[in-house]
Amino acid sequence: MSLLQSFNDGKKKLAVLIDPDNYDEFSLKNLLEKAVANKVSYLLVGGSLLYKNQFHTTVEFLKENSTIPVIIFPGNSFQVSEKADGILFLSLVSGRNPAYLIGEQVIAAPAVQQANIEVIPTAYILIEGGKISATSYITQTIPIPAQKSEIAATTALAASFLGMKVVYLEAGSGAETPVNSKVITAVKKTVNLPLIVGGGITNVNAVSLAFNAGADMVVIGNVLEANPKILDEIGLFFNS
Ligand code: 1GP
Repeated sequence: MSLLQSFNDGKKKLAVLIDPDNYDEFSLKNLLEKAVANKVSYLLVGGSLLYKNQFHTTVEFLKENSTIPVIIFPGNSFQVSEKADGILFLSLVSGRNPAYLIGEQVIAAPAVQQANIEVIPTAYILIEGGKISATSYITQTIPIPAQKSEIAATTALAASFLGMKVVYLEAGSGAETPVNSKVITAVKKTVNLPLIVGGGITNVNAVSLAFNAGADMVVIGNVLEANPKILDEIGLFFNS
C-alpha cells in the first residue's frame, strides 16, 4: 500500500514531527521508542531552517530502528533523502511567494526523482497561530487570518482543482494557538482530501479537538522536544 493510499484509509493518524537539529542520538532513540510503543502512524522529518548537518543521519537512524514510515516534511529543496519512504511535496498555496509555490520544488525535483521515493503532492496552508512563525518568516508569506475559515476552505479547494492530493493546515511550529475547529471543519467539508493538521498541538485536548473537527492526521513536534512523555498521554488517547 502506498503512503497516499494509507492516508485515504479513513482511519485517524498520529504523526510525530522530528526537527533533526533538536535531537541528539540519545533523545532521538528515546523518542523513537515512545513512538513505537504508542503506535505512531508516521514520522515526519524536516525543519524550516536547519543549522546542523543531521538531516540524513536522522532519517537513516529512524529507518534502521523502526518500521514506522518516515516521510520528509521539507523546509527547503535540500531536505531530500533516498532512505525515506516518501516526501510531502509541499506548495505553500496560502502564500504568494513564487519561491515556495514552485521555485524550491523545481530545484528539488531532480533529487526527488533520483531518490525514487513516494511523492505526495500537498497543499500547504499556513494559518495565523498567535505569533509570527518560522515558516511565515522564512517563506516571507502572510498566514491566513485564524477566523477566516472561508479563505482557508477556498484555498484548499483551488489546490484540489490543481491536483494536489493532501491538505496540510499549519499554524506554525510552536504556535500559541493551533488551527481552530471552524477552519478545520470548513476545509474538510469543502475538499474530499486527507487533512493534516499541525502547529501548537501540545496536549490530548487539542488532539481531540482537531480530530473531532475533521482532521485525518494530527502532527505533534515541538512539545516532544522538551517533554517526550506527552507522547504517552496522547498515545493512550489516540489508541483508545
Ligand atoms: C510544524 O505542524 C508542525 O510544522 C508541528 O508543529 O512543532 O508546534 O507541534 P509543533
